[in-house]
Amino acid sequence: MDIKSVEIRSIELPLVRPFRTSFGTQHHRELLLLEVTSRDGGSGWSECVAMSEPLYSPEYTSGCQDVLERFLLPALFQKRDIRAEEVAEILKPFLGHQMAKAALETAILDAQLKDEGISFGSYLGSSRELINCGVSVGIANSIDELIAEVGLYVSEGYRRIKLKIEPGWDIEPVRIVRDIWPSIPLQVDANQAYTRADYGHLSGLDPYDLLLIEQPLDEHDVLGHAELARVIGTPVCLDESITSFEAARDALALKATTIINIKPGRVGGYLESVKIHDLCVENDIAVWCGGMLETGIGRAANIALASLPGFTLPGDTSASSRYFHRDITTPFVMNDGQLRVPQGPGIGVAIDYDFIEEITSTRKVISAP
Ligand code: OSB
Ligand code: MG
Repeated sequence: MDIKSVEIRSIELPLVRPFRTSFGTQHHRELLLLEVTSRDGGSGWSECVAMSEPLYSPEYTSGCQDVLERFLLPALFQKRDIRAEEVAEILKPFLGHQMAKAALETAILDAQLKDEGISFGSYLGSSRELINCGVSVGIANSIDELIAEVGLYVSEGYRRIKLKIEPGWDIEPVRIVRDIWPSIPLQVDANQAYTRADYGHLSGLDPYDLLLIEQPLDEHDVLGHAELARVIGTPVCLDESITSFEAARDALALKATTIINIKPGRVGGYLESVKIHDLCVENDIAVWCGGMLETGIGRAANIALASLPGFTLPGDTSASSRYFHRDITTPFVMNDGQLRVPQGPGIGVAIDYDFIEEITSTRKVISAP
């Protein structure tokens, strides 16, 4: 596409309930939306999944805005008539900033696919129309509150439950949830809250038949995860550590992860995600699609990705109602624990422009020279 301009907006949406993790509590979801407009009138949308503060990953919303304006967009504007498949290579000289890069590539891909009348799913290699949904449950204020929240999700039909854990909130909540729901697929996510001194403690999760434990140690401690994986019964699955195809390849070779969680923002986009997916399929490694509390815009593309054949585990691809009272697209409504993969061109969902306008705090249009 021949890019005319890119609009970057910052929006803020209240969450239906606070989401507490080992790195903090979110009450709102603040994020950037990108709209790329081409000279022939086409347009494409994406969301940048970075959070307000660099607590989950080094990126954060206003940092993403800065790197987009200062470096990524000017580099892209050097070339007329660009295809999404070329974006990563053009942005490669700028190190890191996967979430900002992913947002740019995704908006261009949306515009390109809309222009060609192809859905994200068919472009990425979708193999099914429905995907199985899991849900991520924050750290609760009490065991009673946890049981109530898990109970709600189970009654809504979620096919897998993920509990956020941290030191002081781990074995006991897992034991109780497992006791009440003996056969529900269950996993935990520590968001780096443990250290190499905790291997013994984490083996206390062994009796509860967990699908996996996500990112127990620091994102840079890949070898620690390999050590831990040798001594505990629960399969180890990296999240924060996997920032690229190369990181996934190496973590698999080191047996620091035996299951892969793909988050397109974290790895730099949907094209990199497909490469990681293909690597896992070749190596017979189970894959699931992570989430970043996305709005319908990011969710639509994630659901398309999650419909590729290697995504054999339910993802953190929950219904819109899990996150927001009102979404910024036609809401994703779960039916029997599943969501339907959008079939329309591009991300394939209708965008609620009026509502986006209402919740926009800043907007800036950057025009190509
Ligand atoms: O670690 O998977 C994570 C949300 C924000 C940042 C990191 C994580 C999460 C989640 C929720 O666990 C996933 C979702 O439902 O979008
Ligand atoms: Mg995680």
